[in-house]
Amino acid sequence: KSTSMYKCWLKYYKLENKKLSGEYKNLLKSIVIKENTAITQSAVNELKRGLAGILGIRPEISEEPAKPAFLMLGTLSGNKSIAGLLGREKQNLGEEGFIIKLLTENEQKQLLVAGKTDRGLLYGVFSLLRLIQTGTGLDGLPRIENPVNQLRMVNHWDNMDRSIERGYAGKSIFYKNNKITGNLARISDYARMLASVGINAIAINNVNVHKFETLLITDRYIKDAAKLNEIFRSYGIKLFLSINFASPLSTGELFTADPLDKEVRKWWKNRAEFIYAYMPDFGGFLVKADSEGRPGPFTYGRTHADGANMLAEALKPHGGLVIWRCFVYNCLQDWRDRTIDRAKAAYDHFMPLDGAFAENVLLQIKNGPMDFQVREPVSPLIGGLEKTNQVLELQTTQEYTGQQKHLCYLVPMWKEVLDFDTCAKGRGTSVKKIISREVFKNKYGGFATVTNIGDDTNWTGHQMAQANTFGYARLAWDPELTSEEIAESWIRLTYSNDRILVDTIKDMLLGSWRTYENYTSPLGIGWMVNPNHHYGPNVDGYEYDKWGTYHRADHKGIGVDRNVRNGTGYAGQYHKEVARLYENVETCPEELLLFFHYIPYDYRLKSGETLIQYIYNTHFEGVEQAEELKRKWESLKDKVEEDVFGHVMERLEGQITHSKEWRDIINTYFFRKTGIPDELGRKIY
Ligand code: GCW
Repeated sequence: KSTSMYKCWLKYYKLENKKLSGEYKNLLKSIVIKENTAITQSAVNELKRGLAGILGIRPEISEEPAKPAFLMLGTLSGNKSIAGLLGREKQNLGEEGFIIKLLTENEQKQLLVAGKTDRGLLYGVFSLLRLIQTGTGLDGLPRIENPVNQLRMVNHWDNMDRSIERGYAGKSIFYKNNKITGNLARISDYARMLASVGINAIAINNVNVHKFETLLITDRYIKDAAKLNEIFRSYGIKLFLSINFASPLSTGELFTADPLDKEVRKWWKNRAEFIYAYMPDFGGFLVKADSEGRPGPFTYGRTHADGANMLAEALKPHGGLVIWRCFVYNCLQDWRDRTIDRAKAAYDHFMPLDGAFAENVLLQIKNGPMDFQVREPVSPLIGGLEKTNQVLELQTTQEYTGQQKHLCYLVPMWKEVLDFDTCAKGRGTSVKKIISREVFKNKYGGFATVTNIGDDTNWTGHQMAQANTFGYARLAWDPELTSEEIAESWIRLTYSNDRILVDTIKDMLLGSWRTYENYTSPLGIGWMVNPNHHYGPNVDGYEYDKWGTYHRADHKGIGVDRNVRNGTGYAGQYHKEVARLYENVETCPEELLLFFHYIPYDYRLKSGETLIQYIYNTHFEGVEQAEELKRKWESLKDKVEEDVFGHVMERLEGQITHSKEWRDIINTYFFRKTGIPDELGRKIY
């Protein structure tokens, strides 16, 4: 088995372009660096690795310039001469920012990569390697970049028995047999991979914290956790742990976990001191409380602010953060009660608490009000909350989007979320501006994602799902990057700079979300999946489940009335400009029509198709598009490595088979409900 997929976008394959390659070689013969921290060491090692692969050179590394042409590395905080070389540009460098600049001295070109801190320098080095690998040339210099978002985090839903909740790429890279792994080389490769795209925080265990995981913050595991922390630290990544809110109880040390109880508060303070003794730069806690059976402050009649603030108080002296999830809802809803609506839950729970959270508490909000469906509106909490630190939670693992068996490039979906105008401060208050703290100027904010990483050789199950791992991080760094730009650089780094290959794969990626949507559930309704594992079609799977999440399809129509006038009132949680749009069938964006309204099957959409015909059409089309993906990939047979070609081909073929299953089950369901035949007379079984 080739290991090339293991290297993801850090392949460092030989650059074909001779002219550029020559220029770079000349410039990068020697590297000068005067500082020595764990992070600058990571940066230098990466350069060695990268330059050996891409240019086939082994630059000399020294503290003083030896040869006339050299690459100078440094930080403003650690090397006084850097400030002089930068001049006014240094004012534009944020904590994690970097600059790549060409200097000309005595007609001799030199390259400078500098950060304000060593983290910035590391990001600069990775950026330089990307520029070189993609044959971009040095024309665009100087290049100054600062990450737009402060927290750029990945969340692992890994359990210590090695399983991963909603994981589709093998087992956990962190645990085995309820122990922390000894395979630290792989963890180090992972840390490199994350840092290369600017990730700066990681939570290494599932938010559903079970028996052994509860003990991660005790002496049973803390030393091993500290080893992981050391690795992540050398790549500028903060380690977080998901905690069990009932820990004082579950460890058998106290009889309560009441957040207002003095003993409980003391327990957490002691815990925090204990953790920080082993990991002085520990990031903090990620918490899922009072959700899907997890313990939380509700047990004691306390609020989520009481719960989060207690933990915040314990972490504060150490600079730690509490990231508290807003995924709180009643999962046992009575289907007869049409006023209860799971979509409303997060807003109902957290809006009244705006401003009640301690300074080091961040609320982590899923992008949609339900649960990472193929299409959902944006959560009204984003744009609702003003006085609260916010983290946007995305899902890179493809729980509802094909489980890494289907190709589904998620960046276009995330872009829609980020560009969505909440109208919180009038028009132009997009989600990305709220998350970046531009609008409400809270102390903390950022991005988190449920990652798609596992111990498969290629890390992500479907090799092309690496584009989502990469894309998420790039967007967290700069949400202005386009889906096309991100796809383009991922393809060039992963495969080659061949123009036909780049364009073909870009096409495949960019249309894949829409394709997946076409053959699965229509117009924002979601949930037509098999309960529990969430793979494959089952139209009524959740409709008749106790864990009720409804589409309300009957023989006349389908959809959930969520307007204020005659529905659950959910639409009223948005600011008035947005609420007005969603309230009425005529103005509701069509891709979300069934999310907001119950619609008769003969309703005419803007395209002129009836709703039922639209369902048939998109399902036939979706399968054709899946087949097209295969044809495109086939055309690249001579341009990609054999094992990569075969692996992706196998997935694409599975996708076609499975898309047909979706098409047929959905189409026959609606055909039988309505008795209305397909206008084009295609076969519906
Ligand atoms: O989507 C649901 C998933 C659960 C997950 C939960 C959550 C970790 O099906 O597996 O639990 O969301 O986000 O907490």
